[in-house]
Amino acid sequence: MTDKAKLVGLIAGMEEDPAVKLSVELMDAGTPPEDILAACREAMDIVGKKFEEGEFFIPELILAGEMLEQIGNEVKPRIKDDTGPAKETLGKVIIGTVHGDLHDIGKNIVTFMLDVNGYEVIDLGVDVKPQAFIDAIKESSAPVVGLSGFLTLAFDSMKETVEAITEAGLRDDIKIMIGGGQVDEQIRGYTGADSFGLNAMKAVSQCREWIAEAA
Ligand code: B12
Repeated sequence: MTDKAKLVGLIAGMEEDPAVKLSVELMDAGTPPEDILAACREAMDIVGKKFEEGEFFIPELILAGEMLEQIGNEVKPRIKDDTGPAKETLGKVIIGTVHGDLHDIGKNIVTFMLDVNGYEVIDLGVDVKPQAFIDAIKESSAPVVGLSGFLTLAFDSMKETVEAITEAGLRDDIKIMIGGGQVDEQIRGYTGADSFGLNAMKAVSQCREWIAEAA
């Protein structure tokens, strides 16, 4: 069994302490922190499936969330060490988990990756109503907004948010990216966003492209 498969097994098996310990050991031995995040994602898919199949319940989802947070806390400083402190702000990005959705583990990883890559991130938190995005856009003049969401109902909240931004007359000056477990090109089209990203690095590369274009 590969180390990654072992880690995926520990997380999906709810073995909190061994999972955190192995993550640290692997990174200390040279495994890239991004690979640890990929293993977390894989494990979360297994957890999600077990939840759907009735094998896991809410306590397991909560424990999985806690485990990811703990592993994330170990991953973050190591990514930061690799990259070094950002020299100057490359641009502002507003991010939030949309109205009705409380999932924020993925959003926090995106926020962190944007931050270490030099962007000033305005994180509005979870269950963010469209008006809060509008207020933040007006206040900050950020050129990019990221909408995160994991629930199916988040797709409607994303759509409403994009529509509200359009109605407020701000759409022409803003690029909108969406992300979260199940987004794809079809969902992007449905919501009216400009792009979607399957992981935090896509969020960074997308901002690089957009903010360089705008400059
Ligand atoms: C942990 C978890 C929880 C935790 C959340 C803790 C937290 N602080 O976030 C808790 C226990 C609170 C929870 C609650 C619920 N959950 Co839940 N949860 C999960 C679980 C297991 C993992 C989600 C996760 O964090 N994944 C790991 C992260 C790292 O991945 P990620 O979010 O995709 O993020 C990456 C990318 O998507 C991307 N990304 C993310 N955001 C953005 C934004 C942008 C702009 C870009 C470019 C990229 C990007 O980058 C990230 C990093 O690379 C999933 C199952 C699964 N398949 O993943 C279910 C799951 C999402 N939950 C589900 C459900 C049903 C619920 C509840 C309704 C349960 C209930 N009956 O109460 C509640 C809903 C509460 C609410 N209103 O939001 C369902 C959703 C079904 C659906 N289609 O709607 C899932 C899929 C489980 C399942 N298979 O049934 N949950």
